[in-house]
Amino acid sequence: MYDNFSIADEGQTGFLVKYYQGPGQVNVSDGQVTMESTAWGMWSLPRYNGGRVPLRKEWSFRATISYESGYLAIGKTSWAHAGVWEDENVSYLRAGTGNSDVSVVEVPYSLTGELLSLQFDAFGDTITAHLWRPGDPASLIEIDRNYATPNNEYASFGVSNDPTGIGLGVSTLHEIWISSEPMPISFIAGDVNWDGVADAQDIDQMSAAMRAQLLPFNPAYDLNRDEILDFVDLELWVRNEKHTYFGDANLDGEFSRSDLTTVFQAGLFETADPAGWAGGDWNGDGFFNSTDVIIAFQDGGYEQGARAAVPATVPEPGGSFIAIGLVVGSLTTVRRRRR
Ligand SMILES: [Ca+2]
Ligand SMILES: [Ca+2]
Ligand SMILES: [Ca+2]
Ligand SMILES: [Ca+2]
Repeated sequence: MYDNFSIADEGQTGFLVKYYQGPGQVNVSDGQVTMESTAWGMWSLPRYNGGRVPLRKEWSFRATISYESGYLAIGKTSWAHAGVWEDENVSYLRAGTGNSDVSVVEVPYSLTGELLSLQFDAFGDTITAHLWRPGDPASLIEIDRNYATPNNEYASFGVSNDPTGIGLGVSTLHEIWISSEPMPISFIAGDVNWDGVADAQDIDQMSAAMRAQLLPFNPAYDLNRDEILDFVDLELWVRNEKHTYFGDANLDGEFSRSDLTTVFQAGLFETADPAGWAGGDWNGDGFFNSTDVIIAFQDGGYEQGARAAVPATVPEPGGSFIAIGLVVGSLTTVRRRRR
């Protein structure tokens, strides 16, 4: 269980959820933040694990949400935002600033009852909203709004009552990522760092995070979502995401003689020089030695061609699962803290 939202002391672990303006209630339980308001309630994220979340002019802010009713927005404290609402069974995505300066598109699916990802990007003179169902590329909806973002501000989020003004607005945030750089959206299997390609960089970053045990780490690395980053996740990446074998140094889908030739020619075997996946480190300890060779041959793929399709065993996140990545400055510095 991760519980990285907090509403109490500023020294507490996790994001400090701070009331900003308007009437509203916020509940932090099971690591999730549930907001409700009969008018407009807004909260900001000024601190993280006792340290200040920097004020920024440009933000990329992604949340995994459950939308229930009213209007949900994520964005900046000036109310430059990306948001969703549902009205008479029609769903909308919008981006802009305030009530009167918005762009709106209809969403071709219902928002309620789904776990959704909502992303706000404010860079240059453009605010962009993205909405999608995790793992479903066809569900991605985007909308832009030209607007110069003048202020250094906190990441923030809020809910209001529904657009007709009669209902309670209720929504829950499950996971949050914030970044000073645009966060790419990728649906490619194995692309855990979201750069648009599933390659050795992905497993090298997973391995580096596993070795360092820096917390919190990017929750996208935790492929079986058991809140631990270990060799099991590397196995899932190799077998289920990339459909290949340990030993496939060049990631062409087969573990063959050419992989062995490549890694031994790289000359890192049994040296103190660090190695990545392409250099023969297949168990993720950062070096290429006999353990890696044993793991590769135990996996049984040598000169067997491509791995047969394996059924996905990665479970969907449950309602109680929570993980947060704080990504300020670089996507490669994502860390996760365990409670
Ligand atoms: Ca990648
Ligand atoms: Ca795991
Ligand atoms: Ca290969
Ligand atoms: Ca190794």
